[in-house]
Formats: sequence, C-alpha cells, structure tokens
Amino acid sequence: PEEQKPQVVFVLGGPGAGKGTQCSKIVERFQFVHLSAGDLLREERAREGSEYGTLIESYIRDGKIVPVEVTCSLLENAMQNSGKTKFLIDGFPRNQDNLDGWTRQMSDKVDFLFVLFFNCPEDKCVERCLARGQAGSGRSDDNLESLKKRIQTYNNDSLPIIKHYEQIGKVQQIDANPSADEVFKNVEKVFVDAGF
Ligand code: UP5
Ligand code: MG
Repeated sequence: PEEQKPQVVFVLGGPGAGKGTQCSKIVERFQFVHLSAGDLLREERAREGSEYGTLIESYIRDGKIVPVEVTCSLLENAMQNSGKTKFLIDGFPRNQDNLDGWTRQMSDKVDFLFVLFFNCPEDKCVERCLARGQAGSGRSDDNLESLKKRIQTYNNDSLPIIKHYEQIGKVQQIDANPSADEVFKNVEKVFVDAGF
C-alpha cells in the first residue's frame, strides 16, 4: 500500500496572537510536531556558517517576509528530520510568495488539512509582544517600531492568504482574546472534530 503522506495544519494569526502558546498545548494533547517558521529562521540566523544570517536578521527586524526558498527548505528539512507525520506549521505561509513556493515544493508531498486561524485584535497583539520584550524575550522585533511594521505586513500580505483559505472552506477560526486556557478549549474542539 502507498505510504501515508505527512499531515499538515497551518497555524496563522497576527504577531503575538498566541500561535506558539497554543501549538505547545496541541503538541501535548494531540502529539503533533510543532514547527515555527519564525523559530527555524531565528535558529538559521544563529547557525555558524549560515549564508542567510544577515539577510534573515534584516527581514525580521523590519517585519518583512523572508524569501520562500529559505523558509520552505528549513521547513522541509525539519519535517524530514523529525521522522514524524503530523505537523503544525506555525506562522507560514504568510504571503503569496510563501504560498506559491510551498505549492511548488511541498503540496504533492503532504496532506494539507486546514488553517487554524487565531483572530486577535491589533492592540492586544502589540500589548502581548511588548510585554514579552520587556520580560526579556531577546527578540529583536519585540519593540514598537518593528511591531508597527509586523502589523502592517500582516494586514497587507498575510490576511489575504487567510482569506484565500477561507474562500475554499479551509479555515478554522479561533477567538484569540481570552486567556490561553480558554482559547485552548476551542482549539481542542477543532482537533477532536477533525478526528484527532
Ligand atoms: N500570550 C499568548 N497567548 C495569550 C493569551 N491568550 N492571553 C494573554 N497572553 C497570551 O504569544 C505572544 C505573547 O503573548 C507571549 O508572551 C505569550 O505568553 C502571551 P505567542 O504564543 O508567542 O504568540 P505568537 O502568535 O507565536 O507570536 P509571535 O511573536 O511568535 O508571532 P509572529 O508571527 O510575529 O512571529 P514569528 O516568529 O512567526 O515571525 C517573526 C518574523 O519572522 C516575521 O515577522 C518575519 O519577519 C519572519 N518570518 C518570515 O519571514 N517567514 C515566515 O514564514 C515566518 C516568519
Ligand atoms: Mg510564535
């Protein structure tokens, strides 16, 4: 019999919407592998001998989206190296370039399930990221100047991708406003209803 393709859920939402926080809870409860595109880029930036370090840092600080060839390869490598078959891909695809590149490189190799969309008001997004920065996140984009750019990129480039998935009936929308535990109750329902 043909081997089962890896299953993929895209996790999207504004900066600080709670994607990473909820992914950790999903991993615990449903044994998915969590791959944050942002975390993979930050790791690559720090990797000795990386040819992309400077490029990645300037994109992240400016809230711009790194060319898909870089991000998609990091994701594919991480998927392969995990040896697992259920993936949460957090913070990707976030623009048309990302979506086109993923489609070219990966769509035949995986079974895409749905987009988990954390809908969070802009002021809350900013508040959460600033608080995280003040608590010592060390992230070079947790400052007001970078955050303005991240929000702008999200509105201009990422929301249209979410709308695209909405139009083809592939979005599970979650209100990201309540406490993390409250939010997770609704996340849990989505995965249980999807058969996990
Ligand atoms: N928090 C979480 N949930 C909460 C709740 N319900 N109530 C109160 N507080 C809550 O949470 C953020 C903070 O809020 C934390 O302190 C948390 O405790 C608290 P988190 O779970 O980290 O939110 P998340 O949505 O993951 O926020 P993050 O900042 O990671 O989102 P971004 O999408 O901005 O960051 P990402 O790492 O994905 O991308 C960073 C940059 O990398 C991008 O701007 C871009 O430059 C680059 N990038 C690419 O170029 N391509 C990619 O494909 C991906 C990233
Ligand atoms: Mg995150």
